[in-house]
Amino acid sequence: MRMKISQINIYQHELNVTGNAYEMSHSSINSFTSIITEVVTDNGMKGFGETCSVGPVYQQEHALGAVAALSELAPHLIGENPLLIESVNRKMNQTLYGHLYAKSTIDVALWDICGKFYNCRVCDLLGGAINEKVPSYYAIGPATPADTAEIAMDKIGHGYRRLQLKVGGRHVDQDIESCHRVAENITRDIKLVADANRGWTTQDTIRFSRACCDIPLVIEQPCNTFEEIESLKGKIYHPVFMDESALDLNAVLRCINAGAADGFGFKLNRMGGLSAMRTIRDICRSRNLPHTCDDSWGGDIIAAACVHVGATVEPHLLEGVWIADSYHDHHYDEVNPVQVKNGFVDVPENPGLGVIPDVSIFGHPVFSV
Ligand code: 0XW
Ligand code: MG
Repeated sequence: MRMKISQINIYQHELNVTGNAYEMSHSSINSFTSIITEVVTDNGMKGFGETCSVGPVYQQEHALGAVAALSELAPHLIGENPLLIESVNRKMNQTLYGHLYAKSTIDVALWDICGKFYNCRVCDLLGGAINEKVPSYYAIGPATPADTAEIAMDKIGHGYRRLQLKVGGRHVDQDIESCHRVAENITRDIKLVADANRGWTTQDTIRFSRACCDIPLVIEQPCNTFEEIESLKGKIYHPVFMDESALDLNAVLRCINAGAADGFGFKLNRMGGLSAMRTIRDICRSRNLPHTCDDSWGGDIIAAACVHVGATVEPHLLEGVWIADSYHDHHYDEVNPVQVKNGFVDVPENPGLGVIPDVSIFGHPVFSV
């Protein structure tokens, strides 16, 4: 089928955090800027992608960077066949080096179009959903030990089976105390993760791991660099998951080959989209490495993409699909919202991503070609 990309629109949309600011070791944020890519074809089909940085210091990306990269890329993609996703990815790589988080929005939009064209869901194109519901998890910001324990119990009561405690950015002994308080109250079937978002030194990490040696938890991205985390091998008691250091497929292979990661917290856009995540999913399966299928923030579009790929991961390797919906006061698609219900997210039923965003809420495009 000869079909052509005829138009690409880039929108910018503010996602305000309801309630308290979202906190991590290095940041506290009230509002996130989401960049939405709409790919239109000459026969009137539309596909969507979305990237929303959790502020400019979470990882190597920021909202205006996505707009700049997409403005560079988009003119070169007009006339390309949207069904040939690999070819379009090749074209993007020939046009601009790096900036996977921007290219990813085009990649996801093309999977969306393919699904609509072939009348099947993205998870079907990715090999088929193993489950129609994927588990999510809850990220608890740094708080006092008592408050952290209270939030943990509340979230378990709401169906979450995995809790990620945000640690770092304060004295590590406070993190140790919080983890102990949570662990005292929960049963062993609840998965516990301590995510420092690069905020610890190796010394902090060793201190934490030794002080929590009896608590079965995972330490996620404790330090800033791959080298620091690699140097922890043999010095700590807990499995380590890489998140921010898993920059792309090559970095994932490096972590695996070095034996530096027992699992991963993936961000779909950072990895380069659904095409990249499919490869990474299969590599992790071949090495039995557990992982999440998240993105860092965003609305229904990126949430749907994460859920579709998560649905195709072997359940024993799927650590969860984190989505930001519980922090938002609106959905892009109020009819088919992607949301956590009782700790799980239903896989969207409609073709493609299964989300039909109301673009009128995004206002005028910031860039169109
Ligand atoms: C919990 N998350 C998936 C959401 C925030 O973007 C941070 C992230 C993580 O695991 O680092
Ligand atoms: Mg993380």
